[in-house]
Amino acid sequence: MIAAALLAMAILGGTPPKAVFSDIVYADAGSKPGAPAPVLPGFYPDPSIVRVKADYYLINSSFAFYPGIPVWHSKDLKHWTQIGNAIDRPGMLDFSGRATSHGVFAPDISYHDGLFWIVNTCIGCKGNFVITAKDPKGPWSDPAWLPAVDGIDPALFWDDDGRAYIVHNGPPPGTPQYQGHTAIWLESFDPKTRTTSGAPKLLVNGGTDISQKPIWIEGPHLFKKDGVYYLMAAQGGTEVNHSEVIFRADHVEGPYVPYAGNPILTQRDVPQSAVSSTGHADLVSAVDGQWVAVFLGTRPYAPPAGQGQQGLFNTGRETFLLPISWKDGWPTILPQGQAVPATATAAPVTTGYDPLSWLQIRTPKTPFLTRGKGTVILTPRPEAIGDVASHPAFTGHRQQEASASIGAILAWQPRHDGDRSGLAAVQSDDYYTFFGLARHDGHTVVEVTRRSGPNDPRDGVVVTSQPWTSRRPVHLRLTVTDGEMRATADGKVIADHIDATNLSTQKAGGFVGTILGLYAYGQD
Ligand code: 6LW
Repeated sequence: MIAAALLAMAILGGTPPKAVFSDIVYADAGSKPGAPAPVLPGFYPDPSIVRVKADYYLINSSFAFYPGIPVWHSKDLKHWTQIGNAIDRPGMLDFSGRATSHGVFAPDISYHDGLFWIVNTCIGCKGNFVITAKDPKGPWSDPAWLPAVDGIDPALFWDDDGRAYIVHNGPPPGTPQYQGHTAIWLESFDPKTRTTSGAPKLLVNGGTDISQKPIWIEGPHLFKKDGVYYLMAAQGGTEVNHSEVIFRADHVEGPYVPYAGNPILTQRDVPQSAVSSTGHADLVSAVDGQWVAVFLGTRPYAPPAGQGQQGLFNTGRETFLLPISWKDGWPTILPQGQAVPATATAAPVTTGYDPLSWLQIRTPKTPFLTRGKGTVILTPRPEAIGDVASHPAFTGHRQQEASASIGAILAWQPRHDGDRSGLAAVQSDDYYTFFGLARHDGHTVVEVTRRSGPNDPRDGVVVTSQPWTSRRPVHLRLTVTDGEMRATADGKVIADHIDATNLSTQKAGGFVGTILGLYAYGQD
């Protein structure tokens, strides 16, 4: 009834007609019984964790999506609740013109002197910065930029002698000797002025053994235990050869000695593993003295991962958690050759729109979203998914499982040729699928379009386009199962077995995962 009334209003007055979505439901099947599950399923990569007394806080990368850097809280390391987003004011960072896999890379959270600290890099938007908050829910401060830090993945280390440091990866000294040759650097950090000082100190050149030409040493974290400095970092690149390695030193500036048992985490040598690409870890000592690691991994639906196969997954890189074991003063997250065990399960999720966890593409420039009673109302924008510089009228929920769906009742009619509103599954501007109403040659259609690369037209290639004469609100649902999708309108199948592998990281590339959401495009 409400939707019908709003539709009448939308048709009769106001320009452009707003797209009114009601009965909005994101749902998924939860993790597969018996299979390893992340603690944060879906696009939640590069976890960083801190404990303050009995409370744990965790943050993730979010790239050019907004709001950015989700902040999580847990009391038991099993159940996590999102309590905020560190980037939640449009003035903080500007993702305009950035690809969806640019923006905020691997962030690091720490706690010192009554303040929570995040250091991070905004790729393509001013580089490294630090923000602080008294309460991790926010508000977080505006960024203090760190122009002298040449590299990415910064992490703060608070030494017990009162000094502070930023450790990060960056270009190696001199000319890189091979593709993927990076290094880990250390800089002094002054928390009062929020600046770095002094010449960067080289901690690790290339990786565990430069003679083997290790690639992409990155995502470093420093910590201290029993008077020993530990430097932990990812190595091998964030795909199937991903791993985590550890070094030790007696002094903060090194020399850092690699563990003979490295890597301390990888799935690259585990045939048929259900989890792939594990690495980029952070450690925390739990209340009970047990140390745990959080790290990223992926869950391919096909073909099996392991042994050189990244596999197909649309859900992005996810946050896993495992207890670690210590031997002779060295930590191990997972003994080599062992598959990630099924220690956690992810319950099925059914949820409506929530501004805390639903994402927009890039920093909002022009507000397009209002909420009615049980509705989300999008003002169609003349910027489309596919226009890389744009801020389209799109909001969505991460696809957290291989079996998931997005559904809503849409009350809207297109006015101009090219107008479109409905549902969209988005990996990036170049890789997405649209299902909804559109207008072509003066006629309204219900259609599915699919973009699977920059060479496809901006609005995608038509999978199906059928006349749609009803002016009543239409119940749209897009259901994804592994690499296929089904689109239904008012329960009628409009298209089935739609190839959804355009939403896999294997095809789309990048660092993000699929977002299932609501979309409205229209000229004024
Ligand atoms: C991040 C790097 C990585 O900066 O991927 O998996 C990059 N690790 O450390 C983006 O997440």
